[in-house]
Amino acid sequence: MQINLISDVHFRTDGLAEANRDADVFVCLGDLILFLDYDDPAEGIFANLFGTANSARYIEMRRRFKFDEARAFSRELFESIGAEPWQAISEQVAAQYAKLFAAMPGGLMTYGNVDLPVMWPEYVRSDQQVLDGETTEIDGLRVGFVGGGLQTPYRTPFEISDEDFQRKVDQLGEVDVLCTHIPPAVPEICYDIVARRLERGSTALLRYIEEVQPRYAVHGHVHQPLASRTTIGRTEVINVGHFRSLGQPYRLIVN
Ligand SMILES: [Mn+2]
Repeated sequence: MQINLISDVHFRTDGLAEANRDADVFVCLGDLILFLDYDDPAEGIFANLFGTANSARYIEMRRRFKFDEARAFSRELFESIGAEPWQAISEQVAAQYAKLFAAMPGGLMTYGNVDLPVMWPEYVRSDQQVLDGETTEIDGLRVGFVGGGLQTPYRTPFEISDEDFQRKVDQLGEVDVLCTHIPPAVPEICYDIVARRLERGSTALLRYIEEVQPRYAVHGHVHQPLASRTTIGRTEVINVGHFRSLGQPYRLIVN
């Protein structure tokens, strides 16, 4: 069986409709929205609202961990255009989701940390199934999903508490393939060599993998990882890649 997996789409729509080519099953691990593009400050919702120069300045503040300063700057910008932040952002997100869900192949999906789950029901098609803290069966293969991210100073839109994340992991039971947005907390797969920072992985996922030993644990979230694969006991752990830069799915062959 071939499973085509993508993650971290970040509003790349070209190549999306073909991401299920030759696949028996298509899976998307979330992060559909592009709010800020750290590689190109001209792209994304923030730049659409406030222009490239302001977006570059905002990115720089966040890179330097000046989160309070960045928040004050953003507040100022929303006031300057006379817009209520949630209103202005959700209009932009809606425009991105409409295009993304239309182009996305049918299959199985979960949320990333850069997603607004509350807006998904309006766009999800009947051939797209959203799973979070749930398991499904494909040809006798048990496939479990845990979406979203954990709390960080970046305050991305879908970060949940460790307790809530653990609860979703506990709901899975035994699976053959574990599908998550964030990785298990293993340093070499959590470290981003371009951003030069450790992204937050999950110790709940690590413990689950150590205990249950699924055949595969697939994730995204870390755009340029130090290691895109590792093993935890008998489990093969794979980062399926940053779709925004690759435009290609990861093809997992399960025998
Ligand atoms: Mn991402």
